[in-house]
Amino acid sequence: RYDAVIFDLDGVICHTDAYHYEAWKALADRLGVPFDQQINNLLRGVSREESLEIILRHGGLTTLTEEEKRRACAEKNEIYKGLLDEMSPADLSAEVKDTLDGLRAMGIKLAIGSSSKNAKKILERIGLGGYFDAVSDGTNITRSKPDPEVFLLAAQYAAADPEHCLVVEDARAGIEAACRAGMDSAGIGDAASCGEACYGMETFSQLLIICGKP
Ligand code: G16
Ligand code: MG
Repeated sequence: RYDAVIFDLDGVICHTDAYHYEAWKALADRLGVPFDQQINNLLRGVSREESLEIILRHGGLTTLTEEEKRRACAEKNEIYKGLLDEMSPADLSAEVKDTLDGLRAMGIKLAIGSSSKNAKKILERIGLGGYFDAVSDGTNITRSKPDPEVFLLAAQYAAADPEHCLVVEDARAGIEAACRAGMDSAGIGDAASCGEACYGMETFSQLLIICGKP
């Protein structure tokens, strides 16, 4: 029933949350603004630049110039990339890999739809470089989730009709983006109980049932 499944990366295929947290925390400390897990949760699926705006808004810091913001984003990304270098295929769970292989065996195309500009690096690190039929990420979009662009481009790259795509997401912004793209969505983690998602999943392998023949 689905021609393609489009996966969000961070929080779905692998877990880079703790690395984002550590990198933003280091930057926030340097800028002297507060940063905690609650603020980190607001950054899920949101672009790097918008994430910085959210952090500055929460910290009441309104005086940074555009150049200072650009440097702050670059600084966070350098710390984050250093942490990504620690990732290995051990960061890809057997459940996720077996489920992906199972979906592929059903003839379903597999794509990535991520806001991250580091998506290809992360896929390489966890041993999935070249695995997906299509990768749409932060390097090919002009608007980030909840805009549907990233998923519409993933469908286009995979030569699939949006109506026959299922999006798998851990962020509310991503579920909204899927709805706006005219795609079904399956929420996991934070997004599992999100009213807008077509399916709420407790485990990744439930995708095999959702995508199974009726
Ligand atoms: C991910 C994360 C976000 C992050 C964004 C941009 O999105 O969930 O927290 O801010 O990518 O990442 P980068 O700074 O690497 O370009 P997704 O869509 O994969 O969940
Ligand atoms: Mg995510």
